[in-house]
Amino acid sequence: MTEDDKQRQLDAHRVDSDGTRYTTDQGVRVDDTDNSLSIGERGPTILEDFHFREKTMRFDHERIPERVVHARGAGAYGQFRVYDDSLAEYTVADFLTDPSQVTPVFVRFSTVAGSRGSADTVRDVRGFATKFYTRQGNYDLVGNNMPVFFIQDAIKFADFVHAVKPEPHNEIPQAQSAHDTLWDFVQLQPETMHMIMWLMSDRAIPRSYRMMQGFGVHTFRLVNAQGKGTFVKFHWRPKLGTHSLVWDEVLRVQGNDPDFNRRDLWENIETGSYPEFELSVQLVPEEDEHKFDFDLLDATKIIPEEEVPLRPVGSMVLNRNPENFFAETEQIAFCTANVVPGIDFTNDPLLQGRNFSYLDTQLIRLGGPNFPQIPINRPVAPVHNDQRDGYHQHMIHQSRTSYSKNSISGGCPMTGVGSGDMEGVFKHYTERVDGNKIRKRSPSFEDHYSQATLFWNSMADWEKRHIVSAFLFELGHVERRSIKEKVVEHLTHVDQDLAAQVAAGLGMPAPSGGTPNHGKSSPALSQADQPHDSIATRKIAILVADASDAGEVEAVRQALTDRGAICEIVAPHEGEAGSLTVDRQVSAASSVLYDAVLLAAGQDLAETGDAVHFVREAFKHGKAIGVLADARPLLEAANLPSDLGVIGPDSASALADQFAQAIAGHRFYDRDVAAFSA
Ligand code: HDE
Repeated sequence: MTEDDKQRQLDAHRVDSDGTRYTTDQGVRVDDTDNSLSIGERGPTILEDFHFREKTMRFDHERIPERVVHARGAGAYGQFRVYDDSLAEYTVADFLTDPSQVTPVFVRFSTVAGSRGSADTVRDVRGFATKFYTRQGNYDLVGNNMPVFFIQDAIKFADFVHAVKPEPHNEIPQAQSAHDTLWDFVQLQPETMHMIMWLMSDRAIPRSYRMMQGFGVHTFRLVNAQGKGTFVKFHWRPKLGTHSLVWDEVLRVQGNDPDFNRRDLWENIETGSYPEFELSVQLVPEEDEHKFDFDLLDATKIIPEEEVPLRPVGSMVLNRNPENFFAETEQIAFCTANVVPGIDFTNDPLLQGRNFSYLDTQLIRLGGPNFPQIPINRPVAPVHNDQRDGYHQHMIHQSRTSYSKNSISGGCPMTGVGSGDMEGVFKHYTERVDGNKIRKRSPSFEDHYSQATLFWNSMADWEKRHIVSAFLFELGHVERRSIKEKVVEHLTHVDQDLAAQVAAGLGMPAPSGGTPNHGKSSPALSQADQPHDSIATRKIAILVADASDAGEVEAVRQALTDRGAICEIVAPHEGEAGSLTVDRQVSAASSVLYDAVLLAAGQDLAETGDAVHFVREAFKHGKAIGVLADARPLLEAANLPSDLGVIGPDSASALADQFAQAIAGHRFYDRDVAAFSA
């Protein structure tokens, strides 16, 4: 089975209404769907109107429960291919070892806390869930864009989610962690501290789903043909680099375009700019399980890349949008327990709990046990077993038996052992486990601060500033003083300086005590150390007016689009500005929807408040600003406080390269914008 097979499988379920006639669900043609059946023109509607009743019944039942977490998401199809067969030493997983295989995938990106209709650009973890339709069955890598988690044991998940979701009495706030119950949970559960550092960092406000990393989080296990296990952590790295928005911008994007990340994914796939992610693994021999100063089974810990380097193994390209959001993106059902031969679990207590939870939640969400038969969930590998019936059974099983062993059906479907054919059979990893039945966390899970400190130490100065501001925003929305005080106390065990800065912002005395900083860092954790060499798919606004020099504008536009950027002409009015076609009128545009701005108009725009605001806001958010020679008056009207990342005023030929370089740098975070208002 191949990518084409998945396509054919989906084709078989595609319904196209082009050229068709309207019918009821029973296939009876309908004469009119605008008027219900009544007695006389002004009389009562009658029960006999089966079309009205069916139509309304279907409408009344259109919604299914949204996911209890990760309700808001966007998905895409794609394909995965491993680079070579070098992992064969560690795993029998076919899709990870056979470079001739193109494995179809569906990826769903999501936020966690918000409801299905909430805004995309909130401070939150992003889900990064991948379903691989492999020849050996479906494999789900249900990850996030942060490599650790809030808690160590799945039994705390309900508590954590209740705390971060809107508060129970008034269902406020939506999709926000900035409220008392979340921070109350945090102050009482110091195991959250490492993840909280990630959540307060720019990782929580990605520029695009196409520009964020993905992590399997848990330590999993690869298993080879000899049954030998190797611990593994999975990483996705985006080809476009890992980039974020800035907080003030995020707040404005929410109103300007609540679908910002969803739209970005959709539009780029539609225009052929296919998002690409490289899969890497960190491999740890079983013999080395105890050589780290943390427990590999603790999901609040990373394995620093400097200790175990990443090994790139394959690439995933997302190249097709779903055709129907509900059928595909809403109905896809991931489960961490969906593994294939060669991939197995560890005893990570968070992972063990997830293996139960995902299967369980799909039963209520998708209304019964036959959800794996929904087209998006079907494996391309053939499915045969004795599990039968239940709500919405789609198969018409022909066999006269639905039990095993049987003689009536010749013993079919046959197990590996029954048939003697063990090819492609899933064999659980053999692990010896001894112990008492207890409710107790391992002492090896006790250190809650060292890696939070590692993360802090690894940040660039601007990243540290953003983290402090995030703590102040979040705790600034917490009403109870005692909660804030306790959080600051935890921060003294992460870093004294961080704690002092947060305390100062909250008007608290400088905290004392705490733990000395161990001084270690992991440079790979900083976004400053991610690639900044491409402007592909970046959106650039070109501010023009009727008098703009079209030749100069075209020259810069060409230089940027040659490098893969997307330029939009923004002008005081729609239609044409001189010989340039306008994409958006300035009062209907917002700088927060662009990565950079080119000023290509002078006096006319210098007198337009919206245009001046546009430029100042882009500056405030650290964006590259290119200025053509004629646009000097607009630059002056914007009265920017420094020139960091402001390129020009100059001719198109003189500024194009430098402007492109500035855009690739993403943001000028060192601009002094503290006292600057847009
Ligand atoms: Fe999930 N999680 N989770 N989670 N999770 C769900 O499954 C759960 C955790 C993640 O796009 C639910 O189908 C428990 C870690 C993603 O459809 C539910 C625990 C990580 C998605 C569930 C965790 C994740 C989910 C809700 C603690 C990163 C969205 C609806 C033990 C490695 C998948 C659903 C999609 C969704 C349970 C913790 C990632 C309730 C019990 C850690 C990306 O089953």
